[in-house]
Amino acid sequence: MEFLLTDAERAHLLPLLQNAQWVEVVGRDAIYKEFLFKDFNQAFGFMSRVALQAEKMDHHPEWFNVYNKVQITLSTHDCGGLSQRDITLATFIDQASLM
Ligand code: HBI
Repeated sequence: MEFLLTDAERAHLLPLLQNAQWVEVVGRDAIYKEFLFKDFNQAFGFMSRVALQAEKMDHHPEWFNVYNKVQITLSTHDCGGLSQRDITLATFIDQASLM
C-alpha cells in the first residue's frame, strides 16, 4: 500500500520537481509536465522507455501524445494522490526525456 506524501515530504520534494517544470494540478493531488520532442519517433521512443519503467515499477502515468508532444500526469490511484512512487517515476521520466 502506497502512502500519501506527508506535508514535510512535499515541502522538500515538490520544489525540486517544480524546478524541473513539473506543476501541481489544480483541484487534484497530482503533478503534470509537458514534453516536446523533435518528432513523433523521438516522442514514441521516450514513451517506450517510460512504459517499460512503469511496468517495472507497477506504477503507470496518465498520458496523452499527439505527434511530438507528450503530456504526463502522475498520481497514485491506490491512495488518491501523490506518493513516493510518483516522485520516483517523475525523476525517471525526466532522465528518459534527455536520451
Ligand atoms: N499506477 N499511477 C498508478 N497508481 C496506482 O495506484 C497503480 C498504478 N499502476 C498499477 C497499480 N496501481 C496496481 O498496483 C494496483 O492497481 C493493483
